[in-house]
Amino acid sequence: MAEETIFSKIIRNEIPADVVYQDDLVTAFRDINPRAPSHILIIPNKLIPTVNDIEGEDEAALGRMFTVARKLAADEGIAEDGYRLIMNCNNHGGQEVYHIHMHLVGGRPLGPMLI
Ligand code: IU
Repeated sequence: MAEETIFSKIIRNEIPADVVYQDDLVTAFRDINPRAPSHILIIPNKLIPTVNDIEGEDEAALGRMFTVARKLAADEGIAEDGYRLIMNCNNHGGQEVYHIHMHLVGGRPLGPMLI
């Protein structure tokens, strides 16, 4: 059984966070350390530590993460200019919180992806 992170507490509304969307499968909240004018984390409500731990039964939640990203990009007014969706995995990927999350980043030109 994977160890819970602070993100599980955010999902359960046990600690404050700027939650912008929640449904039965996913939760989205503003990153506490935004790297761009819009920086939102979209996470599955189920604790999945890394992308390596994704199972077939998780496909609905993962699909929902993309439809919520699309909706939130529109809500933020960044859809037309564009944005970036990022998921980091493990040490070399720079993952800090071991509950998978999709970064939705935009609101300024992000430039080429520098790996
Ligand atoms: P990473 O992909 O695991 O490196 O990203 C973790 C992100 O979670 C990072 O951008 C943090 O600023 C963010 N974050 C947060 O928004 N709220 C928290 O309580 C914690 C981390 I801990």
